Amino acid sequence: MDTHGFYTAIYLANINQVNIIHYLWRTTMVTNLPAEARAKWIKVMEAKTPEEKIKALEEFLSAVPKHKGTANLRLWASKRLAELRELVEERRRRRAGRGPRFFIEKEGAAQVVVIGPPNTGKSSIVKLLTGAKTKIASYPMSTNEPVPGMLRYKDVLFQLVDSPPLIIGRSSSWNSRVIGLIRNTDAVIIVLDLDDPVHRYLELKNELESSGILLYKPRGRVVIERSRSGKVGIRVTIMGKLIDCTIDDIRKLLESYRIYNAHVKVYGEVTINDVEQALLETKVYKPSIIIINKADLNIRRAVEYGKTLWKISENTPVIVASVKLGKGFEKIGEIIFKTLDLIRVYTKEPNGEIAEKPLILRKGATVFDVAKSIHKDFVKAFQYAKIWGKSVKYPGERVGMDHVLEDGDIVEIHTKI
Ligand SMILES: Nc1nc2c(ncn2[C@@H]2O[C@H](COP(=O)(O)OP(=O)(O)O)[C@@H](O)[C@H]2O)c(=O)[nH]1
Ligand SMILES: [Mg+2]
Repeated sequence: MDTHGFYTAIYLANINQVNIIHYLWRTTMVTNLPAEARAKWIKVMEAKTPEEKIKALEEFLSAVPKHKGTANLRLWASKRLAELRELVEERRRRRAGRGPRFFIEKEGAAQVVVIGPPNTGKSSIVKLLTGAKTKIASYPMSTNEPVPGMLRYKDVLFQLVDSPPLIIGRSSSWNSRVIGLIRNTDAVIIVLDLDDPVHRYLELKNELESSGILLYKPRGRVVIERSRSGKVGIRVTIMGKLIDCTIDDIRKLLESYRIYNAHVKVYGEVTINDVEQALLETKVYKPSIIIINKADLNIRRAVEYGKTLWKISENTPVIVASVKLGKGFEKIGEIIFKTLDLIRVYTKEPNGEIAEKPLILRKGATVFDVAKSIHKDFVKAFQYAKIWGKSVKYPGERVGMDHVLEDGDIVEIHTKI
C-alpha cells in the first residue's frame, strides 16, 4: 500500500479566496428594522443567562415586522430560540441528575468540535489525539453526548470535543443541541469516511447554513467586541476596506442599536449591511478542517475524494488519514492553529522577563487587545507599547494601541501609572 499518499494529500487553505457564500450573505438584507426592534436587540446582546436571552429574543422577534425582507432573520431567531430552550431544559434535567450534557466549558486556546455523519470514526479520532475516554462502536449513534479532550501543539493546547452526529434534514431537539454546540465553538473538524463523502459533506454544509453557520470564510468579515468595562467609545479598526460606508456610518449604525462602547474590526471588503449582520449575529463563520478517515480501506479512493473535497470546499484543509494505521494526523495541530488564524503573543514587563506562556489571540489582534486582556486599567492608563518581532521594523519599536500584531511578537506596555 502506498502510505506516501497520506502525506501528499494534506492541503492548506488559501485564506484569500473569493467565494460564493459571501454573495449569499450580502443578499440577506435585514436593514430598516424599526427603532423599536433595534432597541430590543441590545437586551438580547446583554442577556446573561439563557433564560434572559430567550425572553429578550422573544421580545425582539415580536417587534420584527413580518415581511419577505425579515424572513431569514425570523427563521434564524426561531432556530436560536429552539437551541436556547434545549439548553435550559438540559440544565433542568442535569439538576435532577439525568440526561446528557451538551454544554461543554471551553478550555485551552480554542475549542474544536468534531462533527460528521454516524460511524465515520469521530470518537476514534478524538480518542487517538487526546486520549479522551469516549465510546467507540461499530454501530451508528453510539455517541450520545459530547466528550472533550485536550490536544497539544507547541505551547498551545486545543480542546477537541467528540460529538453525536447531526441528523440531516430533520428538526429535532437532538439537532438543536448539536447545532448549539457548534455555534458556540471556535472551529469544526468534519470527519467523513469512504461512504459517499462528497455528498455527505454537502448535506452537512447545507444543514449548518440553514442555521446561520457558515463553513467558508466570507470575503469580508466584521468582528464587534462590545466593551464591558469602561467607556472606550466606538473604535473601528480597518484591516481591509469599507465598500459603501464610512467609519462614521458604522458609529451611527451602532448607536441606533444603542451601542456606545465597542471595538469594530473590519477584515476584507465590508459593506454597512455586513456590519449590521455581524451585529445581529445571524451568520457566524466557523473555520473547518475535513478529515477523510478509514483511508486504510482504499488509499487511492480516499486521496481522490480528498482532492474533490478540497476543490468544492473553497480549499478547506483536507486530511486523508486512518485511525487504524495511526497515519495522517502528524500535522493536525499545525493545521488547527493555522485554520483558526491564531497568533501567539508574549507579554513582558518593562525591564522584566518575557512571559513563559503566550497569549493566544486572533490574527488581526492589536496592542489594545493585549492591554485589555491584562487588565482594564491598562487600557485607561496606556501610553505606548514596545514591540519585538515580525510586526515591527526594528526591535523595541514604539507603537500605539491600534498596532496590529503578528505571531511570536513580544509586547511591553508602558502606562502612565
Ligand atoms: N477500517 C477502519 N475502521 C475505523 C477507522 N477508524 C474507526 N474505525 C471503525 O469505525 C467504527 C466507528 O468508529 P467510531 O469512532 O465509533 O465512529 P463515530 O460514530 O463517528 O464516533 C468502529 O468500528 C471503528 O473501529 C479507520 O481508520 N479504519
Ligand atoms: Mg462516536
